[in-house]
Parts: sequence; C-alpha cells; structure tokens
Amino acid sequence: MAMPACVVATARATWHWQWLRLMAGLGPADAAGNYRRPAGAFTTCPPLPATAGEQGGHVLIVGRSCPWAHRARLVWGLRQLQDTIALLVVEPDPQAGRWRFEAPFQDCSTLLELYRLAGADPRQRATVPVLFSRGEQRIVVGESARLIELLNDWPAPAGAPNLQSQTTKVACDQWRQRFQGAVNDGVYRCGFARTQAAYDRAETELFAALAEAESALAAGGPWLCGEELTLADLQLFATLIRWELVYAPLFGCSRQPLWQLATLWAWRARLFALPGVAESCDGEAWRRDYFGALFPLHPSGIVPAGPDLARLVQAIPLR
Ligand SMILES: N[C@@H](CCC(=O)N[C@@H](CS)C(=O)NCC(=O)O)C(=O)O
Repeated sequence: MAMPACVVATARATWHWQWLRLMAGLGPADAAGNYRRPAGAFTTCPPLPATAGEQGGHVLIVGRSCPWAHRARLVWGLRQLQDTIALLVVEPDPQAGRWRFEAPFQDCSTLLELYRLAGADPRQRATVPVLFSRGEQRIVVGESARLIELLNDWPAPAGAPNLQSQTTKVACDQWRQRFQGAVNDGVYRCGFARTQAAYDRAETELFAALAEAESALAAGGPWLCGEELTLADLQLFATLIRWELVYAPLFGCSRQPLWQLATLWAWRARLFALPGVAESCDGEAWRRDYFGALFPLHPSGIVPAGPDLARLVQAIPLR
C-alpha cells in the first residue's frame, strides 16, 4: 500500500530538521546556509624558535586524512626536516569526534588534552596539524597556513628546496590566498552547505579557481609560479589528490572530473612523483575517515571501494 502523501511530507520535514541539527555538529553555518569554518587555536605564528635546528626538538602532529595536515607533512618531507622535527600521526576517534594518540604523548591520550594542557580556550577545537616544542613544552602553532611558512624557514639540509623564494613570493602568496578560500575551504563549503544556494555559490567559486589554475599552468608551468615548486602547489595538491576518492563523490565537487582539466591532471601526477609524496598519501585511510566519520553526509557509514590512487596518477587522459 502506498504511503499517504502527508506521512511522507512529515517524515521528510522531520528528517531534514534532524539533518540540520547533525550538520551543526560538523560546523557552524550562517543564516544563508553557508558553512563557516570555526576559528582555531594557536593561529599566530611566532618567529623561528631559537631551538629550531635542534635534533628532535620539535614534533609535527598530523592526521592522515586531513588536507590541512597533509600540506604541512609535504613541506616537512620535501625540506627533509626529519632530523629536527619528528612526525607523529594521530588517529581519528569518530565516536568521540576527536583525534587520539596511539601511545600517550606528554601524558595526553587525545589531542584535545594536549590543547588544554597548552592553555587553549576550552571552547576551541583541537585540530591538526600542530607543531609542538619539546624543549618549551608548548604548541608553537596550530594553523597550517602559518605552519608551512615556518617550516619553509626552518633550518634544512643543503639542497632542500626553498618553497617560497624571493622570486616567487608575490605570485605564491596570491595563489595561496585564492586557494585557501575557494579550493581548500571551498570543497568543505560545498560538502557542508545547508542549502542549494550555498552549495551553488561555493561550487561556482571552486571551479572558477580551478579554471584559473588550469590556464596558468597551461600558459607556463611546470609549477604554478613557473620553474619553482612552491607552497601554493602543495596547498592545492593536498585538496586535489583527494578529489576522486572523497570530494567528488562525498562533497559534490563533481561538475568536472579532474581528468577534464588535463593540465592540472598532469601537474598532479608530476607532484605525486616527487620524493616522499606518494608515502604521504593513504587513499584507504582517507575514504575510511571521510565516509566512515561524516555521519550527516553519509549515514550508512559504508566505505566505497577505490579508485586506486597509484593508478589515478599514472593514467594519461585523452585530450
Ligand atoms: N585552519 C586549520 C584547520 C585544520 C582542521 O580543520 N583540521 C581538522 C581535520 S581536517 C581537524 O583537526 N578537526 C578536528 C575538530 O574540528 O575537532 C588549519 O589549517 O590548520
């Protein structure tokens, strides 16, 4: 027997209301339904610490699935900072909605405890990435945009690349600013939008920024600012490498598959081939964390299969 229309309408309205409440747990939105990323803690970056060159003096705390942490990990790897900064990977705890340490770190079992211990406002979220100073027993910085600048200034072995040189600084800053809002946060503003109009705004801005990057690379390259790889490339890469696995299928960033942006596609493969980059990518963990943890977007919790990351960055698209 068909269900009466009024029962269906009531069920839909009730479910939608509950969905909005669940979405509030993912993050706040404004009155028009646009996702607004909450402010974090430890966002201002001090000058380079005097102990920066000390062996093992600092710890970079990252989560595998987080694109903001990924950019920091990429800079850390490419600048070969392993001797002075240890890497510590935290695991997600979707039930508790927080990051936890596999073994106690500074007597803390969760990142939240470390934030509280370091004096963070109790209302603030505990986010990755974090740079922690063992000597000073404090969080140096917890904002990835500042953290990658600091890591670029960090004393590094001879031959390590400068990812924001005098030559590229102006262009790199412009790209980074553009990507931060339109792309890095933009995919979240698509996925966490509360209304069609909010999604449409974020999605339009996202694909406009990608089209700009595509044209710039087609006109120049091999990197966004020309001959030199910069922080801007890494910032964009951390989002685009998750495209087919997460952002297209789960966040609705699906207007154009990335292979249709052929120059960006080739750029992504080029960046993936740099030393240490493939090791920083764990497609299985990304799918598990995003599809498994973002309940309001994917209530079944079923983790879809593939595509295989290694094959994605090898395939040559047809022009
Ligand atoms: N603006 C921050 C954002 C970092 C961020 O949102 N990280 C997420 C993971 S992708 C997180 O740790 N979230 C935990 C939470 O919100 O409780 C940065 O770039 O460092």
